[in-house]
Amino acid sequence: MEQAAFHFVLRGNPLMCTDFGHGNINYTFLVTTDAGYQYILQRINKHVFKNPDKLMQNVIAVSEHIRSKESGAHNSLHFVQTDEGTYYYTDEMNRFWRCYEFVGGLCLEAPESDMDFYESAVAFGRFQEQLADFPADTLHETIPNFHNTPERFKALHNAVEEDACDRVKNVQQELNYLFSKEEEAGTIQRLLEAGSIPLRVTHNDTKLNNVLLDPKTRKALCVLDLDTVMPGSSLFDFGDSVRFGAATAEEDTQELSQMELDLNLFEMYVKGYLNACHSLSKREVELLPEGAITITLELASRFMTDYLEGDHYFKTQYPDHNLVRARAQIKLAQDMDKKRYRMQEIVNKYIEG
Ligand code: GN1
Ligand code: MG
Repeated sequence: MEQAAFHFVLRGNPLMCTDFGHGNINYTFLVTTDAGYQYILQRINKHVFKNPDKLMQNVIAVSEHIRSKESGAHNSLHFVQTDEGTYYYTDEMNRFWRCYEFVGGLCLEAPESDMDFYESAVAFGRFQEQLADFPADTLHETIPNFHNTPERFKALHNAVEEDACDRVKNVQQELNYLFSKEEEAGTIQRLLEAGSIPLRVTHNDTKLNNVLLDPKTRKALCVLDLDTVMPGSSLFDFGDSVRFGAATAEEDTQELSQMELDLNLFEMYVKGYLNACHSLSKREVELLPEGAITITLELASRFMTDYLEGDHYFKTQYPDHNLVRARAQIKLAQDMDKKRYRMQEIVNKYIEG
């Protein structure tokens, strides 16, 4: 039983605590109390999130903003305070914990139907729409340059130069591919910097497993994992959902031949996202396919960087896990590149006016 659970003001006393979810960064547990209530308890990864105060300020402010626009109790996250009236608890090993009420809902690793994926698009589209009037400059940048793709490529170049684990020799072909795409992958960042597309309040980790669906109606309930909410581009939010949910295999598949983009799911996501979110500019909508390709290349670079540096960032389940992930993302990016024009045709159908 995680002792940290006893430091939060729960209804009832903690009775059971079990591992929960599939996060690559934080450690997540489901706590059940003797009064029958359930909570999510999370240990925040300190290597990734250096300032829990600022992190929790962002998360609470965004949750409250969403709550002010939602009537349902299950449409936003409710954080629980500690017995000292703070939103996180620091244990004797200087580790940070936070806790929120468990929203009973479906959290999927892969869509079970087109409609599940459509609903996840509605959830993230609504999220974007609801935060359109949130003052972005009040948010802390919890991870600086999080989706700054050129910076991510620079980090990869550095990792190759350092070659700390003598692994570069294993991945020459993959590196050649990634670096051949470096210029293209910087396009969105350059457009942001030039002001051609707007900086918005974005989620920055829009995987399907960060959405809850109502188990009965399978309609979108709420968006989870607000740790990376920061000013950013809507294109990355859109793109990351497609990368994860419209792929025909898991993010870390070893069966590269199985990894493709499902165009039917892609179209479902475009439809759901644009039905729920009307604030994107025409330029942003035109660039949605580019968003998907860019974020896939970016994540491939991040997994590859972590592999070369010795697996310090992402949790891994076996020695070459990050390499396997990087290869799977490269395969997906290659398939998206092949389907680029078909993605564009789909998006063009939904451009208003
Ligand atoms: C991490 O922990 P999780 O699974 O929600 C990562 C994302 C990656 C994702 C890849 C803070 O998210 O950026 O896209 O893994 N989060 C952070 O699965 O780095
Ligand atoms: Mg997550």
